[in-house]
Amino acid sequence: MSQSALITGATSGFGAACARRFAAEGWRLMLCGRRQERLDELRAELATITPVHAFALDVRDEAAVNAAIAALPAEFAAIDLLVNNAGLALGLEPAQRCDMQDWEDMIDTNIKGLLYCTRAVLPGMVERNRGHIVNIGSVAGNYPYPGGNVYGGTKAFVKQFSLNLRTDLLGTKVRVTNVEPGMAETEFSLVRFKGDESKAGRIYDGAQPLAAADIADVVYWAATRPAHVNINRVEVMPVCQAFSPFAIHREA
Ligand code: NDP
Ligand code: 8X3
Repeated sequence: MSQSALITGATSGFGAACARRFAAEGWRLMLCGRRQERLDELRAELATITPVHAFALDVRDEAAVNAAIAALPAEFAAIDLLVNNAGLALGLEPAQRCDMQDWEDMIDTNIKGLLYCTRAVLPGMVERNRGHIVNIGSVAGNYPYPGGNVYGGTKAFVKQFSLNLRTDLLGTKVRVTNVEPGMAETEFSLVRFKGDESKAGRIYDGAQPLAAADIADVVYWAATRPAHVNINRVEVMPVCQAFSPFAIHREA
């Protein structure tokens, strides 16, 4: 039987691009996200080329995550690949002006949601001694930037959790990878700026950001290395993005 992948946050951006890429390569897909209409559209598009099980899921709801995994149809139940992609940034304000609810939502989604999905899927992988978890981290987890405060903190958690998972899984054939993208044009900025299209558009103005398909390429590559090879981390930026020197505040 072909390999199977569960992709969270498949309704747009990297998740949808991964769905299209893995479908094209003949993988069976389990796709989830909160927006049912988007899932219906994606299932209609991809079900002509591969078996697709799509279900609405809010990864912040631990009971719903466990129920969805327990209710997978038998032909999908042995998951080969979990792509923990669902996530978001909310706001770009300095910490002292941030909305606490935005912080809670990022922690609940990017950290706790990722943990719920991992914890629900991992025992089966260990039991089958086969499987791969690809987490979508970010350069924001590696480098600070103004306004990155809690978003970057959640992605630093994802990086360290990915590495720690590897240590727990030593002796099994279960693999773990953290993919750490830089600026990519998806709905990410629209979500970060709460639907403000002009603010979101300005992030990409005059630049050539990564496309979602570029990250799907990296996820597919990491997932298809020989079984004895574990890609621990992959950091990817567009050529138009690089690093700044330390900022120094000088008194006038
Ligand atoms: P998008 O906004 O295009 O996609 C985010 C996806 O996450 C959507 O499918 C959304 O689906 C899903 N999602 C958000 N919250 C939840 C939730 N509570 N439950 C289930 N699904 C949820 O952005 P990207 O594709 O860019 O983002 C994907 C991942 O990549 C995120 O983890 C993001 O942090 C990370 N990333 C993005 C970068 C970028 O520059 N674009 C760079 C580095 C990392 P729905 O709304 O239907 O629930
Ligand atoms: C998304 C990349 O640089 O906007 O994780 O934080 S960035």
